Amino acid sequence: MTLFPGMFPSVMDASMMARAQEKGLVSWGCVNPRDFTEDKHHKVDDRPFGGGPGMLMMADPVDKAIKSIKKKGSKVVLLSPQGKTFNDKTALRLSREKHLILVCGHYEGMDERTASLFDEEISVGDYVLTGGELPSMLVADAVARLVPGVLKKEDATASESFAAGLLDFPQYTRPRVWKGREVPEILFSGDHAKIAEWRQNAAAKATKRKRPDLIERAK
Ligand code: 4G4
Repeated sequence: MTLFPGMFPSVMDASMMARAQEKGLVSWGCVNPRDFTEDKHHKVDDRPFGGGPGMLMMADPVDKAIKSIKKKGSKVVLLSPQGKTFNDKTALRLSREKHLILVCGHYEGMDERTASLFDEEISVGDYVLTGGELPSMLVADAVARLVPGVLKKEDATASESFAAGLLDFPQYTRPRVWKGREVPEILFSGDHAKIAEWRQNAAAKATKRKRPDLIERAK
């Protein structure tokens, strides 16, 4: 649900999302609360009671827009800085849902009385954006790639690396030497057990160096 449906196609119809849709594994659409207004100017925002800067999204067009697409088993999610922080675990849980309604707020936020419309509230991090559109596409991307069949088989383990609590191991492709920098010798050894061990160790090292907080959390 968005006031700016024009923001979506270039992101939502590219790359992995394009393939996933061609395979019939996911689909998406937009509903615009502006189409559910009854006044001459199609008004969707108004000033906050009690005063203060900016505008709020009005409750009624939001309610009607959601109701127009909601079905049995829909999960309605508001993207907002006040939500629980999004992570890989949430993505996996949402990837098992049949129908997600991602609600994008704009202006200074929503009329508080819309709260009962949402099953959950998700934030993509502790910063404020002008709208929930970018967060909703971020969530859609992270969720869609976990829908069974969307990733190619060999990519499947990549989705488990965060769940396993470690960052990905370093990877290399051709050329074998680039600007004098060589690829670790072990990767040409053909010894798959040794390579797996090296990667495990390199992943642990990378995690310790770049994201020590992940190690602390795992403990
Ligand atoms: C709902 C309430 C999400 C939506 C207030 C949305 C950051 C995030 C919005 C607002 C958002 C996030 C205008 C503050 C839209 N900003 N971190 N903006 N605001 O996930």
